[in-house]
Amino acid sequence: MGEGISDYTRFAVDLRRQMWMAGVEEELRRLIWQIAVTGKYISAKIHESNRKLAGFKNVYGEEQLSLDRSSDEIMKNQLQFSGFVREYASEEQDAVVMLGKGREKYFVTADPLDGSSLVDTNLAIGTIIGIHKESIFSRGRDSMVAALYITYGPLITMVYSAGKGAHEFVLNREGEYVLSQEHIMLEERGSIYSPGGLRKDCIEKHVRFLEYLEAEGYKLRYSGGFVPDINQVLIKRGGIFTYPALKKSPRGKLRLLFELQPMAFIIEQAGGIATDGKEEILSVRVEDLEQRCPIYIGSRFEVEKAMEFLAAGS
Ligand code: AFP
Repeated sequence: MGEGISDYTRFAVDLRRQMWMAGVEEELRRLIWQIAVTGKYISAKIHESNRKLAGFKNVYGEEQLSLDRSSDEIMKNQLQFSGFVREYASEEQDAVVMLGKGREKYFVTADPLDGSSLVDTNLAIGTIIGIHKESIFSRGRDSMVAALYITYGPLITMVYSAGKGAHEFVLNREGEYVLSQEHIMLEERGSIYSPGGLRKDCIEKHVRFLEYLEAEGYKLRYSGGFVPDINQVLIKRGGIFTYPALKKSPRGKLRLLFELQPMAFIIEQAGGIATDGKEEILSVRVEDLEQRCPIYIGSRFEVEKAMEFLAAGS
């Protein structure tokens, strides 16, 4: 080992090695690695933008795309180069984009930069990816083979699951994703809640559920970024995130394909559950790209309790 290599790197298990040891199939390993590397490029773009979400001028004075659009461009191009992706569906695109020649194995969904309204405040934001083995217009349970998210915070971390547990990696100063936690498992019951939506817009049964959590002493943890909020539930080993049905938008706010399915996949792998209040998120059939769903996701006790409250008297 040369000088300047941190101990963290010297004794670390990096992403590629961990996936190989975990028995993740080769093409899927290479695809996940490629996406994790893309996170570094998106992070560089966030730095370059200097917290401006709208189009900005780069160091050469050239006009740049908005941060969301450029993150999407970076992701799309990298996936195309990988050679493993047939179709790409992105929160930033109106339609599915054909990336391959029709024989590639994977279909990828992306929210390339989720929580972009938090960029100016310097709160954590993220990238969310779903990987499917067949058309995305299906049930997640039938089509998904892997999911991952990247958190751009004080550190860049990446959590992935390829159906063999949920694992967290930290991007170290040598630019390697090194394993920090393997087989993360949620406790049966947590102590934090992360509630989206204004209470005055929520249905009565949901408000009763929130009051129950508060009476039980759950601590409020809501940043307005889905990635850091879910990451908190996962890393603290439990609790609940919810963005419920609202009176004026019964399908809630968050998008099934780009946000909910990947997080449901990961949280289930960590022993938690994810439902729309009645049905498991991974059992909901995707009909269109824009489809939204209410969400209750986290440790088993709180999500089942939410379902009890929602079912009461109906
Ligand atoms: P932006 O990408 O527009 O910032 O939206 C973020 C988001 O989709 C998700 O990351 C948050 O959980 C949710 O919206 C926050 O919504 P509220 O602003 O209504 O709390």
